[in-house]
Amino acid sequence: MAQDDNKPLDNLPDPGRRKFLNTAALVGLSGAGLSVGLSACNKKESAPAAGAPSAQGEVKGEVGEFGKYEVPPGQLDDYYSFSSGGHSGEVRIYGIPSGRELKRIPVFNMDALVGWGITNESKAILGTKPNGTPKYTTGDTHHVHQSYVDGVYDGKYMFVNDKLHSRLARVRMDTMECDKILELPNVQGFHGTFTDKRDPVDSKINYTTRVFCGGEFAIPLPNAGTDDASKYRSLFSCVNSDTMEMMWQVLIDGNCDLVATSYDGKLAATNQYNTEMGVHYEDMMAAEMDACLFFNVARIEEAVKAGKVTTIAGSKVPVVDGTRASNKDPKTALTCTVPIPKNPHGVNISPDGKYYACSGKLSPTASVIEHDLVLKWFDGELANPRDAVVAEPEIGLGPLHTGFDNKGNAYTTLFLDSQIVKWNVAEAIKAYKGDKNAKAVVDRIDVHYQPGHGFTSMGETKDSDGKYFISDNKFSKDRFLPVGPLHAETAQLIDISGDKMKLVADHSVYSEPHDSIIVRRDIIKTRQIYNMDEFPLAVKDPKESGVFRNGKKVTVKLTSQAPTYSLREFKLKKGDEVTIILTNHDKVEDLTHGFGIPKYDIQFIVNPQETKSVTFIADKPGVYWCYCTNFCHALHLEMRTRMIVEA
Ligand code: K7E
Ligand code: CUA
Ligand code: CA
Repeated sequence: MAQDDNKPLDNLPDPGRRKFLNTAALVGLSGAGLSVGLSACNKKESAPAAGAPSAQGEVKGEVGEFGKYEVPPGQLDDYYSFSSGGHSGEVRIYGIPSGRELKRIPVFNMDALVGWGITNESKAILGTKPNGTPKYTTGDTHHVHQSYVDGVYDGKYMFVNDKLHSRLARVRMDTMECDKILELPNVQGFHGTFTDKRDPVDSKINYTTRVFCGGEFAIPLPNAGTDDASKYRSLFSCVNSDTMEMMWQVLIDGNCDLVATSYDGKLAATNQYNTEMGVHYEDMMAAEMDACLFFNVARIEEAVKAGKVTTIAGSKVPVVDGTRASNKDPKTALTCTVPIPKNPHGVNISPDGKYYACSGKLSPTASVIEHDLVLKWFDGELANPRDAVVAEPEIGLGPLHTGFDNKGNAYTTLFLDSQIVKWNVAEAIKAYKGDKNAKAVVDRIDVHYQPGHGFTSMGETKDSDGKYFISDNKFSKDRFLPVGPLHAETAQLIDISGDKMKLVADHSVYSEPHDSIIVRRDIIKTRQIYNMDEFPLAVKDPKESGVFRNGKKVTVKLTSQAPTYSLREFKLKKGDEVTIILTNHDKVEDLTHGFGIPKYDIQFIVNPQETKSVTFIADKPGVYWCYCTNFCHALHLEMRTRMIVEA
């Protein structure tokens, strides 16, 4: 073993001097975990390189620029950014370029502000245990993507995954609320997800009808607790985006990770870092090459139609065989394995639909895979799938995710280098062909610190506009006022419209800014008030209010109109199973009321013309002042009603 092998990462030679981080160094890296990343930060600060001053110096130097991107009161942002919130389980909405947080959408988490996980309506979406409580109260949102028409967002839906419990959620863009959640069968670690952009066969269907879901963790199928890992497998799943029901699954070797889809609807891709099918991390980085796995959507669906399927462990979902051994003949293969250097992380398609960028993570390279060459392999016209790789520039340490502009440039986050690197795809291809004058890397900028996802404005669409890049960083360290051991994270806005990237805003974000999409504001059309008719339980006339008893089951119907509820008091008996239905009759935009019941752990809101309900057992006798929790009126504090529970 060479001496270098045991040196900490920040003493390693620059990336150009070694093709891959070798396994011994990586064991040290992984074992040291975060401290490796942080020591890289330390180094940067103690000895700033020219053009890379310390964090503080940089802020001072660029203050003049920052004002240009401010959005003054009365003006609106140009873009929405929809962002997954990691293990908060929610989705956030920001305005760009201001960086203002506009809303948090509860999805897999409980949310006291709106009553998500508390109301019957939200529990019906979340799914419940036999006792009526939510099946899960935790979640881990990693990736958000919208539905498409003709290669651009259609403003209808947004889809987000829950890695923790392998669920896919859909969020309506008109109300920006979650309306469906599906738990994937026989999947653990559902990580990457992506909507399709058109049908692979029917050219009339130029919009999203499927959502692909990559299963990262291999498990026994069926999941009987066996430690014999040779039997563990992962599944790649396809969900109908309209019904939110399972369509099919593909059994694969290795793992799925991130997911990308082609603009012609023909292919879905996932990067694979664990082709070794290792159980422990050192096993997962044993091989020098892993892969990017491509799925031939039309062939998979033909196989499903032809009944070439199995089912797994009580699930009725058809499963086709996408394993390497069964897919050696390109002309019938359902999957194509393109070898990619060491533990790739992230796969993204360029807005022209021609190239996938798949980064090495433990290799300082990004591999460029040509879409048409993968199709050629499936036609039997490309001997070796590796020949679909048309460039592999060395771009820096720890490359993860890539965004694209409209000028043929790619922007990749470098986790270990704490940088964004801008590189030109065409130049990278020339260099790969042997052109010594071609220069792939165009520019670099420091970010603070350890970026995960990075993404460009409209960059996941044909309308990529090359204006902004956001770096969602995993560590903020010294960037903000200290707030105890749990730090704020950072999201940084970079202007990419010129030749040089310019850092133009630097915001703290509550953990964890994970992945986002930046969407032009004209694409999103929201509703400001609901339609009362959409709610089957709506109390349409305040006169319908009252207490309706059926044995021990009691329904309380009431309405809200600032600053009163339609019932001044209502009486229950101890032990009643009570359902409260509340309809907000206010029609004024922004006039939301709340309903909190002390000691009963109930709080929810009703937006204009909305109806919500809660069910609970009146097990505590006494007088309980139910009050409006959402500031609504000068007499907001007076807006209350008595719940009287008789012993
Ligand atoms: Cu890179 Cu979950 Cu998107 Cu994290 S994955 S960064
Ligand atoms: Cu109604 Cu506050
Ligand atoms: Ca590997």
